[in-house]
Amino acid sequence: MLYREDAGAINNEKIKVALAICDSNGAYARHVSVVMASIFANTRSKVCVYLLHDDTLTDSNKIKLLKTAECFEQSVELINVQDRIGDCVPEDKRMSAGRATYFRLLIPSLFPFDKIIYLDCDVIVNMDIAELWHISIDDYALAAVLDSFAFADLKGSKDFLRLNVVYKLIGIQKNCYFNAGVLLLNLRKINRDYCFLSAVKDFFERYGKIIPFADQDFLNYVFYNDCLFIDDKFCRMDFSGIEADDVYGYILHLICDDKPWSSYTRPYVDNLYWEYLAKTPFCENNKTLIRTLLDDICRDEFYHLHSSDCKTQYKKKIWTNLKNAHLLSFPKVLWNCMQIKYKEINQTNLLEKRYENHRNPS
Ligand SMILES: [Mn+2]
Repeated sequence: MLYREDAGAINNEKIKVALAICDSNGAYARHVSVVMASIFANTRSKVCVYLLHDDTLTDSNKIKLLKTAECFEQSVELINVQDRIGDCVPEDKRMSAGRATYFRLLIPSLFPFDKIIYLDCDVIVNMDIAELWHISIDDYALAAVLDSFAFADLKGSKDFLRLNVVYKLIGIQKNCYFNAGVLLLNLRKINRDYCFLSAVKDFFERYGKIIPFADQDFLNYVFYNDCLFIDDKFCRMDFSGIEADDVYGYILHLICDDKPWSSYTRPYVDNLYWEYLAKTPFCENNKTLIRTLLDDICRDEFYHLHSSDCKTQYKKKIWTNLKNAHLLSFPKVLWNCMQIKYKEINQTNLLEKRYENHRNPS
């Protein structure tokens, strides 16, 4: 075990949460801080966050993360797993999925605890984390929420047919596939009943390059018969029809590519990211909050005025698709291309309208 518990009995009473970060450009640490603030702000229990990181985490970000815990009188332990990640999944067997996603596979070998919560860094804990912590999982390796989105996502993809075959071959069950973004892990049972790390190695050796959801596929493969399915409020991924007064009482998992820091697609949910960010040392005051927000939205593809360059890129994409005969994805690319024109016209109209209002205030 890398981590030695030195606080003994006192630490035993704490809720333990593991997070993982690989921060190649230094921008991800604040998302971790948001997850931490959201946990701390909604519970009266004592929590210790164990942050698995590698050498990419900078000293100034480390200080801010330590401060995040300090602000709420909670604790955080930083655990550098730089040299351990190779034990788990060799670099050449990994998919393009972020490096940190594999860190969670080290959890059973790192901690001597009976159980621990694992959270992705694209979640917002808008409920008391103690509710998840106190679920009894004595008879299961882990508790998780059923994921019906993973496969819906794949339906439009060119790989859908191939993946159906792959999953059948590997033995991954689609009707009891769980999302690995929020897990309550029974470490005692996992370390007792499984040779976890060798199962990891074996799986990625064989299937590393052909599965779509990396470590999530592995966890589903190895624990398919040993998972307690819990209420989907612990990992809410569907935000359709959500109202302002309807956001509390959930762990919100912001799946897909539209993250609150790159677009604004989920009113009342994306807002929470900024509200919790305001409670962290990454935002000293309103000025820094506004600056961060503007920096983010101006960088994003959804918020700039599309130029001829965007169209050139899409044309290139269409050509590549035709060349590779990925016929199934062709309509989607074409649709995106049409959307560009639509957005461009709308945004131009919007700007003109604003300009007019500015000239003739009513
Ligand atoms: Mn996630």
